[in-house]
Amino acid sequence: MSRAVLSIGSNLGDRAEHLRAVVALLGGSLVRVSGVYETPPWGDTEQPPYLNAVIIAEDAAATPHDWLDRARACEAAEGRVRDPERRFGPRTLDVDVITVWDADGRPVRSGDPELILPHPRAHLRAFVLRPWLDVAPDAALPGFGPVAALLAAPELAADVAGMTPRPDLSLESGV
Ligand code: PH2
Ligand code: MG
Ligand code: MG
Repeated sequence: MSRAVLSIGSNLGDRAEHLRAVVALLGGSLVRVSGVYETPPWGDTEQPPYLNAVIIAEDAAATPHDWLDRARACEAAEGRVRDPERRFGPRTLDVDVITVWDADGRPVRSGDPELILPHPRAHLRAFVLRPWLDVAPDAALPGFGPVAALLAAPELAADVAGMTPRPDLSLESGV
């Protein structure tokens, strides 16, 4: 069984609907869906606030690149347009593969520039770590340690404080 942690985010259009589309498209492979957080833009601050959540999914046969293909299919379905000039710029939907475990439960390491695993910036992003911790309190980011400890780092305190839970925007539909 291959297991993946996916970070989902949106800051253009009907943000909650873009996130719900991922839940609908991944359907049967979903194991956990976090709550939604409103988060200040990270990395490129001149853009609207994001909605962020984390999904854990499983699929017996999926390779790491299958998860990437599914992530991109979700983005395309929600009209994602890439701006090569603006790496961290606004988007209708972003689905990032954070980490993947193989069928033996081992974390996959990948240096492929298309799919670096674990995600090289996940440990810096409260908007990934906080919802992940909510659905997996014992989670660890391979190579970086427990998510709870990463989230408690002083460098992330301001980002954590800036996040607002949005329980009014649940993504769950029977998961
Ligand atoms: N995604 C980015 C850049 N900045 N900021 C927040 N709050 N949430 C995101 O999902 C996000 C971001 C590009 O991947
Ligand atoms: Mg991203
Ligand atoms: Mg992305």
